[in-house]
Parts: sequence; C-alpha cells; structure tokens
Amino acid sequence: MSTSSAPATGVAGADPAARARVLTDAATNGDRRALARLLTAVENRTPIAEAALRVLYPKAGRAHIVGITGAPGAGKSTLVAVLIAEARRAGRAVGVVAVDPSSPITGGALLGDRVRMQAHAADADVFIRSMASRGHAGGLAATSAAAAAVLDACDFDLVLIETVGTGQSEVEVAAAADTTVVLEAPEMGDEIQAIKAGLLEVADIVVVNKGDRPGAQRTASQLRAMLVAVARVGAADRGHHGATEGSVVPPSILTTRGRPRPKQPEVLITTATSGDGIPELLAALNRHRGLGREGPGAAARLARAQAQVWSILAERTRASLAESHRRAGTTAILQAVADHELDPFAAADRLLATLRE
Ligand SMILES: Nc1nc2c(ncn2[C@@H]2O[C@H](COP(=O)(O)OP(=O)(O)O)[C@@H](O)[C@H]2O)c(=O)[nH]1
Ligand SMILES: [Mg+2]
Repeated sequence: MSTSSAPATGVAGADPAARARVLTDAATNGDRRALARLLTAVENRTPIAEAALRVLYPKAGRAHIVGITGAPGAGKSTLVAVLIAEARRAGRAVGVVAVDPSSPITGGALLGDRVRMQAHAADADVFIRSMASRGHAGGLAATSAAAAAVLDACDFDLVLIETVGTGQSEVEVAAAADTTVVLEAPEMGDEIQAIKAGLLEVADIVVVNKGDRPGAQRTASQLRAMLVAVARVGAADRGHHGATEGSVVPPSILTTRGRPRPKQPEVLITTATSGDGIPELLAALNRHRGLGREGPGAAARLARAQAQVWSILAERTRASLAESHRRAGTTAILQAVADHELDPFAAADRLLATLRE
C-alpha cells in the first residue's frame, strides 16, 4: 500500500503534464493513493487526466475489460463481489469501476455496494472505485474507457465496469468493454421486456442471476428465444436499430461490434449469493475474450475506438457550440432567422463555420 507522504500528493501548482507524470509514475509503481487521484481526475475530466492518459494509454491494452449491466436489483454488485473472489483465487488482480447514475442524495445503493465489497478492502490486488455518471450519458464511454485504461496500465488484468442498464448507459459502457455481460433476474416483470431487447443487443454473455428463485430456468429459456429474435432483427435491419436513436455512439458500434456474431451469446444461470455458477461465468468470460482476439475482435476493437473518440468529439462539439452561442454575433444570426432574413440551415452552417475558426 502507499505511504501518505508520497511525493505524488505534494505537487500543488505544477503544470498538469508534470503533475500527471508524478501521479502516473507512482500509480504504475503500486501507489494506490496516486491511482485513486488519477481516477478522480478522470471522473472530473481535468487536464491532469488527459495528460495522464497520454502516458498511460500505450501501457494499457492487456487487461480483460468486462462490462456488467442490468436492471437495479438484478444482483450486479453481489455478482461483482463473488467474481472478484473467484478471479483472485486464479491469481488475477481485479479493478472495479462502478458507474453510479444516482444523485448524491439517493446514494443508498452505493452504500450497499460498499458493504458488499468490503470483504476485499484489505486486498492490494483489488481496487474498487465508484464514479458518478453526472446525469447524462454523453462522454460515459470515454470516461469508463479512460478509467479502465488507467487500471489496465496499473497491471489490473481483469477490470469490471458495473453500470445500471437504463437504456443508453449500457450502450456507452459496452463501447468501453471487451465483453459485455447483461444480468437478468427471474420474474422481474413484463414492463422490463422492452428494455431487455435493447440490453440484449449489447450482450456478449447473458446471465440469469438469482438461480435460487423459482422461474430461473424459464427466464433463461425465454431469453434464449429473445436472443434468436434479436439476432434475426439485427441481420434484417442492420444499422437501423432503435437503440442507436439519439445516441452519441455511432451506429456502427451496434452493427460492427460482434455482428454477425460468431455465435449467439451464451445464457448462464448464477446464484451470486451462494457463488453457484460463478466458475462457469469466469470460464465463459475467458472463452469470449479468446474469441475477441481473432478476426472479429479486431473489427470490434476498431468500432469501440470509434465509439470512444465519437463520444469525446460529440461532447466537445456541444461545448464549442455552447461557447459560440455566448459569443457576439450568434444572437444576430438567430435574430436573422427569426426575422426570416436567413433560413435555419444557412444559420446552422454559419455557426458550424465559427467552430472551425
Ligand atoms: N435470492 C438471491 N438474491 C440475490 C442474489 N444476488 C443478489 N441478490 C440480492 O438482490 C439484492 C440486490 O442485489 P445487488 O447486488 O445490490 O443488485 P444491483 O442493484 O444489480 O447491484 C440484494 O438484496 C442481494 O442480496 C441471488 O443470486 N439470489
Ligand atoms: Mg449495484
């Protein structure tokens, strides 16, 4: 573990690149406080984070990055805790990023997660970090990917990203992960059937958790049937799936990524509370990782790179637009549209041109 007087913590005032260098040197040498600071910088998207990533990104690329998504209460955090234990038995260092979409006021779920994961608190080869998603999906792919890259560069060889599946966020997180696990629980109600289709779209492995509950087998069969339907729709309607609408992730992430899949996602049953099915899940993760290294994996990696860069680009373009709105001249252009002296398309073109200046 780190010492509290590490030089990493005492360089106030230095420029971002210099501060980043001190932090990355310390973090890659096992200083967990420096690692925590880097992840805070990533979460807050500070200049230090960007400078650090410039150093760390070339060192990353070895970890298996696994996204775990599903409805609240499906058992994601419980599953993550037992997966950590199983991976530790295999001698792997595990990093966890829990993307928490809740506001600080409703942080109860997060507290529960902390309690569940406390078993690993003293283990230096386990690092767990919660991150707020700041109420918007934009940039989530880039932030999650950056956090995973930092852990990857610091020699964590399994990185788990837990996120609540609410629609857009899991598509973004899938863009950061090598393998996406979608977690379901038996009998969670018909109202979630609609989201399921969107969730299944990004699944590499589907897990029915709470295998101790009645209906687990039936849910697994239903999901297998749904996966057949999703694959059929995907093949017939490539690039026009509803899940991409309004997305900051380019459509190709959903079309290129794993489709046509080498085979349908596996459906497994686990009981996170007892550990039943966890070795099988870890084996399935390893199998999928093996698949990813062959031909189709290269296309998937390229699609993910595109999604991450696109995510940053979309966010920066929005910020530039907002900035240009504040500038003098914008109001005049808008007024011209209001007065029908300029059409809205020409106005948008002019504003776009100011972005390039
Ligand atoms: N019966 C049963 N309960 C489970 C299982 N896994 C998780 N739970 C419970 O389901 C609740 C929600 O779990 P949690 O991991 O917080 O779900 P998350 O919101 O998806 O992270 C908790 O009370 C867990 O103890 C399981 O396999 N079987
Ligand atoms: Mg949770």
